Amino acid sequence: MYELVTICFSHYCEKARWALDRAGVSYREAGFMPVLHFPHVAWKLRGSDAGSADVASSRYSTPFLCGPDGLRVSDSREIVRYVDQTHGDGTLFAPKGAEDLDRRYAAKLGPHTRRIVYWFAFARPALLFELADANVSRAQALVFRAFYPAGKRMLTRALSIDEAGYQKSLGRVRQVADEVAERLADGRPYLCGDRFSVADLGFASMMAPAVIPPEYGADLPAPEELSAEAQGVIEEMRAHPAGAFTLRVFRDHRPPIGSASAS
Ligand SMILES: N[C@@H](CCC(=O)N[C@@H](CS)C(=O)NCC(=O)O)C(=O)O
Repeated sequence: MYELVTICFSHYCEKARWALDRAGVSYREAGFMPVLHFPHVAWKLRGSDAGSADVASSRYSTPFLCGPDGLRVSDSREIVRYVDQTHGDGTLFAPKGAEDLDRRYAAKLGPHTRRIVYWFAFARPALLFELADANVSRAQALVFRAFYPAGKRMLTRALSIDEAGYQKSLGRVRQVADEVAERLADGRPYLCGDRFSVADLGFASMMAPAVIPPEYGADLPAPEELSAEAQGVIEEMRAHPAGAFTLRVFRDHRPPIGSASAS
């Protein structure tokens, strides 16, 4: 049985979870709230050289996949690759340019949708506490509440969650969304042509926090629960061709979570 370690609502984790569900793999999810993931990932990494820091994350970042015979895979793209090649149809990386596009969206879009989410979430901590109640154990949700001020300080510093960062990130999201819309403007159904690939899975995952697709594999707040400003961003992005594309890709290609584990 595989274990997928996640920060449950993270879009990088959704990318890995989606690949597992798409390939019909049985797994259990060890879900954490941010910061509380560190001890578990460190424990799982002991004695292994898996895990490396990148611009978006630390060596202890999630998603992190553990499997039979000491298998350890970190980094969402590597998990998607492993799952697709070992259990899936092996097609996700086939279209030319798909991996490069995925790399681009992971680096140029993911950190910005994440910063926007934290900016709005820190303004309404009650929403984060509800997310904890919906996604992790009662005990963990209580610890998260108790350490919230310290965790918030840490994330604010590490991810530059402030008004200027929010504005910059909103601009970056609009820029990548326009780029994607331009790519799709010739009527192609997917980013690399006729075939669904890691570029679509990666883009849709990175864009998901800005459009909140109903099929997302973790509990997210309903847009109505968010501030008027946050709702405005979601409405804008849902109406954008790249946002509409994200919603379509989730609708058509995101199977229900844990479908293999449940059967
Ligand atoms: N390159 C990584 C980035 C993943 C990432 O940024 N994960 C965040 C969740 S949104 C995380 O776990 N951050 C905590 C950390 O870096 O320790 C991947 O694609 O897997």
